[in-house]
Amino acid sequence: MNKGTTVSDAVDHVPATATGPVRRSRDVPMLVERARAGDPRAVARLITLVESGDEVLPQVAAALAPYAGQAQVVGLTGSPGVGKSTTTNELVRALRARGHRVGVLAIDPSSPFTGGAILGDRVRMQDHATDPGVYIRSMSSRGHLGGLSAATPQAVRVLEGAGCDVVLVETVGVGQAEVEVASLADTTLVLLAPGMGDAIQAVKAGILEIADVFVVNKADRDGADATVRDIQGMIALGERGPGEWRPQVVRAIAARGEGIDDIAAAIDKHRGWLEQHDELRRRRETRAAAEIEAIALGALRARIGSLRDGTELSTLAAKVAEGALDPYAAADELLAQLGS
Ligand SMILES: Nc1nc2c(ncn2[C@@H]2O[C@H](COP(=O)(O)OP(=O)(O)OP(=O)(O)O)[C@@H](O)[C@H]2O)c(=O)[nH]1
Ligand SMILES: [Mg+2]
Repeated sequence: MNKGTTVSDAVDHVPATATGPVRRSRDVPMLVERARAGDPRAVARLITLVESGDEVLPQVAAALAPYAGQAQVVGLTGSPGVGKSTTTNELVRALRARGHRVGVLAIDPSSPFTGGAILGDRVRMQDHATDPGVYIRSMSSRGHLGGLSAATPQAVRVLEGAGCDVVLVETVGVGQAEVEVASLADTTLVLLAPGMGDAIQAVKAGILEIADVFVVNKADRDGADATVRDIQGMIALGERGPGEWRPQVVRAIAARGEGIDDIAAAIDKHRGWLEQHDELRRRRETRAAAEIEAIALGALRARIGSLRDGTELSTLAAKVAEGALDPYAAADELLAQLGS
């Protein structure tokens, strides 16, 4: 699938004619007003503006700032195919049954080549495609200055503005960047499956540190007990002060909707702990700090890029290459030029 047309655009449930002007609009106040009123096309359009790093992005951010922090953000991460989308789909069902408005962001951190996988996600969450209380959106980081670490919280804010009580963020947990995105959530679920060597992978990828809840999915398969034991063993090894959160381990068979209530209960329990220990505020401040940093670094990178196109960097590079200047002094000069 072409990235220019996102899957959510294709599967929206409002007739195109009803909200035609929204599609290509950059009228931020209008879009925000419509999103506030629950127009899914305005929500989709705002997320597209965020995702593509559109020039009106600062305006979008300013308009959405007041709605920050209104939703509970739950991250789901884990190896490809472990059952994240299936679990997300079932969690949406459970949250809808409680009367919550729900947003889902399926983050595709990798290449432009995973359109098929995104479509797969979308198909597995198809159950909710016609529910006006659910927004489902796939995102990539094309074009965004600060990459996904900046785009994701902004997209979350769009969904908060649209009145979502809960936002579920699905990322494939394969690399550090994805781990960072997952750790932007209030509560992070790490999904594992029996027999995938996942427990060891989790340690390697630094996933163990970010997990608030482990879900051993595909518990219908052999080896689920061993996986639960491995994870519990690893949790037991971790040092924890008094009052610190001890990650929960939950079994599930998402494909049959089994264990979903247990996952929801573990999320609730963690939420209670966050509130009790003022951790919610701390995590959100950490998230905001990462966001500011990503935006600032992205802006710096863009300015360095423009220097590279000019003569400054080439002049410095020539000096360093012939030994007339050391690279640290050259970098200092480059930074000084950025400041001016
Ligand atoms: N046996 C079994 N299969 C499951 C279970 N949950 C999900 N699956 C299947 O596993 C496959 C992958 O599920 P997804 O939910 O797409 O997994 P994912 O982690 O979102 O995959 P990516 O987004 O591609 O990383 C699908 O064929 C599901 O039907 C389960 O509990 N047991
Ligand atoms: Mg998926």
